[in-house]
Amino acid sequence: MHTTEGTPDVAHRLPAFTEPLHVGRPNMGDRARFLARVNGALDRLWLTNDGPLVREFEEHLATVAGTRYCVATCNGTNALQIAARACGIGVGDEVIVPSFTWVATAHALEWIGAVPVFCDVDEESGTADVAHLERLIGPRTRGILGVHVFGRPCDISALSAVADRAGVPLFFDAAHAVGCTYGGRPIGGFGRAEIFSFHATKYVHSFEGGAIVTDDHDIATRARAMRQQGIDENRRIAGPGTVARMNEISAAMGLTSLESIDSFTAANRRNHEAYRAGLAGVPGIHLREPKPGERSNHQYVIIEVDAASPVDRDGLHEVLTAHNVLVRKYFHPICHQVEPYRSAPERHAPLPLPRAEALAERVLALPTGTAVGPAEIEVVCAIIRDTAEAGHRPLAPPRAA
Ligand code: T4K
Repeated sequence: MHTTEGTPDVAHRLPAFTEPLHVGRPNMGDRARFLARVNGALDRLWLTNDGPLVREFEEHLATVAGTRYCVATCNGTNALQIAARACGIGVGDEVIVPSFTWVATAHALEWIGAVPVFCDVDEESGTADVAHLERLIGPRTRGILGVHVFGRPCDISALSAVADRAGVPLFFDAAHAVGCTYGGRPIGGFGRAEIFSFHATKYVHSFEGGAIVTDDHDIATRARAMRQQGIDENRRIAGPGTVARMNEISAAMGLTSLESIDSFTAANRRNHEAYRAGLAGVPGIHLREPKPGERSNHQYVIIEVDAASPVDRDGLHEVLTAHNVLVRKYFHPICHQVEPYRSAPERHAPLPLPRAEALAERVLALPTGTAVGPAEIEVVCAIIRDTAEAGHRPLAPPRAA
């Protein structure tokens, strides 16, 4: 543990950590197995374009997601763009999406010429408020994109009913939700398609990577071609496409990472429990919990700083950062508050989004994952407790080395 102080009441002794304690440190699997896979790829001289490691990764992932098809991509954003296109969404088509998400969800739509229209969220789950979403359905609505934010599943059954009534495809941004469940079934097989991200900061990572998972043969076929310049399995150019392939080295990492998900979950769960114990009773601090009865990967530890707290979220962020605890404001500002959406509220946010906005002012993501342990969490909790109990005090300068 890289701390200067390992005891409680540390908030005014700077910095508590001599090395930065990051959110989003990669979960690394077995390095020897990763390197053996890389060596195999180098020996085979097959480095990208649907290589054997990518195929193996797709098979393994389809098993985890419980889907018939999986198409691996170079990142989650491209997976979203392709999934939208494969669902028939194109230029000028409105897609309703919650504003409380990473901006990639919205930008992926905007980048293909579609129009993200933002709905409010349910404050408890952070996912789409289905009643609010339904009020946004109009003549130009061509899709609904749910987000399983922080791995917490959307209200899929209510969203499916709304999508059915509107006659538009429902698909999901499951970037955070590998290994999570809804109604006991793995996230992956809901709606027309779901996408994952395997960015280095994700639960399972492939340095950079993503995937589209689906049970729909046509969507899988279209997505596979779109990923590779529109070239189909007969090597005919079947339509427009992009280049969004996963390479073999990424697949080597992805496979190694997938093999280790049980140990990643165990570490994340242990950390979540340590935060729960360490933050119990801290005034104004609320730890978000996974949906009861569902499996979670626990990849994100999110606290909310209540309005009643003596310290506000930004004040706590400032104190923790000064202690080298590099917490993140996921997600702030939210999508409709950034360009190009902010400048065109009538197009992108025609209804007020008070709950999403309030949530975005309260949240902080704390360090977790396999690179973080209970001893560090004890110190992080002590800083939060001390700050929340005392309010946001002026920070003392760092002590001389
Ligand atoms: N949909 C949703 C709901 C998403 O959250 C995301 C991505 C996407 C779609 C799109 O998926 P991708 O196209 O990215 O595959 C990070 C990630 O870059 C982004 O993937 C993620 N969501 C988002 C929530 O978080 P930043 O700007 O906070 O990332 P960055 O690079 O500053 O990393 C965060 C922290 O992680 C750093 O402070 C240190 C640590 N880190 C990062 C990297 C890259 C490491 O320790 N090692 C590393 O290699 O967005």
